[in-house]
This record gives sequence, C-alpha cells and structure tokens, in this order.
Amino acid sequence: MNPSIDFIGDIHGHYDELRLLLAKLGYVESAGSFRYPGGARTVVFLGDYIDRGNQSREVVNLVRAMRDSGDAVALMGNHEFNALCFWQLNGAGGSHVIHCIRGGYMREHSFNKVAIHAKTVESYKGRKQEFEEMLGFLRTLPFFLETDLFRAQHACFDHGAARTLDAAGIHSFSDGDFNELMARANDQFNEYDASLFDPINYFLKGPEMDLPDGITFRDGENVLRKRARIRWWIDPKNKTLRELAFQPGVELPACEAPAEVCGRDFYGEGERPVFFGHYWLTGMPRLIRHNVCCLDYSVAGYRGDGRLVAYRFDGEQELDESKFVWVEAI
Ligand SMILES: [Mn+2]
Repeated sequence: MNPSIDFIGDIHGHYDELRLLLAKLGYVESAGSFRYPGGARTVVFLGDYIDRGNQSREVVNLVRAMRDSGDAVALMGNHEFNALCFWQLNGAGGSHVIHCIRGGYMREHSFNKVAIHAKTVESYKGRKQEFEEMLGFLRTLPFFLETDLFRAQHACFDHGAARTLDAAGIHSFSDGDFNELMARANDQFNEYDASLFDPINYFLKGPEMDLPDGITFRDGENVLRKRARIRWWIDPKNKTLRELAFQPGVELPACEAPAEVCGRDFYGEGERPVFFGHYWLTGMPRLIRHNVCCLDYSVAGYRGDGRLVAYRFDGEQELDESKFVWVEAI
C-alpha cells in the first residue's frame, strides 16, 4: 500500500465537514467522489460514519464511493457493528442462538438504542432499498488494517486479537457465513466454541476494566458507568486507576487499578504508529505519544465545539504534531 495516507477520524453523519476536510487535504471532487490528483494519496477512514449527525446516508455514500474506486480504505466502527446487530435476528438463518441476548435481535430495541440508531434510519427515509444496500456495504468493512509501517482500527490494537482473526481468516463479516459470524461476534460468555466476541470488541470498542466497589462516574450522555476504558498503550503494572483509565473529562481516584488488568498486554513505545478514533477527545489535536494517534475530536459532540481531524502520514515512524489537518464542526 502507498505510504502516503490520510487517516480520518469519526464522522458520525457530518457530511459537510467531511467534504471540507477532504478539500483541505487536497482531494478533488468528481462524480460524487473525491480523489487525490494522480491517485497519489489514499484515505483510511477509521469508522463511525453513521448516527448522531443528520447526514449518515451522504457520508456512507461518499465513503463507499471512495472505497470502491480504490481512493480509500474504510474500517468498521462500533456504530456500524451496532447497526448490523440492530437488524440481525438472534439465530438468523439457522445460526447459533446467543442466550445471553434478550429480545429477538442482536441489539435490544430499547429506548436508548433506538434513539441512537433513529438518526441513521431517518437519513434513509423513503429509501429502504438503499438502506438495505448500506447494511450490505457495512458487512464488508474490515476490523483493522496492518502494514509494515502502521496499524489502524476504530478503537484498540491488540496483538492477540489480531493473530486470532488472522488465524481464523476473518477480517470482516463477509469472510464467511454472515449469520454465523454475527453469532460468534456476539457470544460474550463463550456459549459456543470459537467465540469472536473479544477480538472484535477489542478493535471496535477497546478494552475496559470494572471499577472497584463504590466507584462510578457519569459519561458525556449522563449515563452512570461502573466500567472504564483503558489506556491500552501504557504498561498497566503499578499504575493507579486514574493513570490507567481513559475517560476524557472524568477524573477517577488515584487508587490501585483492578488486579485483573495489571498484567495485560499493551502497545509498546517501540512499535509502529497506530491510528484510531472512538475516544471523544476535545480541544486541539495532539499526539498521545510519538507512535499513538487518536483522531476522534468529537465533531458530533453536543457542545458543538468539536473538530473533524485527519493525520497526514508519509511513512514516518516518529509521528509529527504538525501533520494534523482539521476543520471545525459546523
Ligand atoms: Mn466509536
């Protein structure tokens, strides 16, 4: 793969900002798609194209057009996975039934989950056929991308998860029987052999830890949480809960981190650069570390002060803060 790559973080239905960002990066619009002159650069989209903003359909169509013409690679985000699960009947096509999931679908049609997904459905109003085709496109999105120069995924890169999926030959939901792969991806408690819940969830949502008894926090949507996301690029040994948790805007106590995560694998300082989105950062784009680059700056955040952010990569193994390119949320 050409090492001249522009990584783009979470878009969430913000089509106008996406077009502005592509133009700012030097991509030129033609026939419903964008291409860098001479095809000299490629985009890697880091997932979460849909939900929250008003133009999920337009974003998907542009991402898909660029993917189809070879001008982009589009990875899967947790929102794309959730959309597939929302419409997937548990046991569809004679696949294994996952008993820990209540309700007929792989995602409960609860008030909160319907509210999140409704934005996307609304953008396809009067276009049911196109909606079905969109779901077909989502099935083809890979969980991660790895070359000699970099790694990229929506949330977390985990070596064990990557090798498990490589060994199984499964890099998207189109690498086998779709119904069976969806069952395996949702088999959280290993009801059957060959669960893919952990590897797929590492890439799409990242690792989390249970908080010690009595410790909770409220997330950006005011939901009470008893688990926290983990900084998966630091050695968890001898770290406090505060140091290890990755919940921007939340300060957890500086007590001991739960024992079960203290020995977990982590993304080392000597590894190739890794690019991801998912974590709702705010403020000005900055590197987390010379080889760790999160590009989600909350373009769909409710405060309206987010950014859609790209990193302009040319193969360097030490990333450079001057290579962020962004547009403000409109
Ligand atoms: Mn996400």
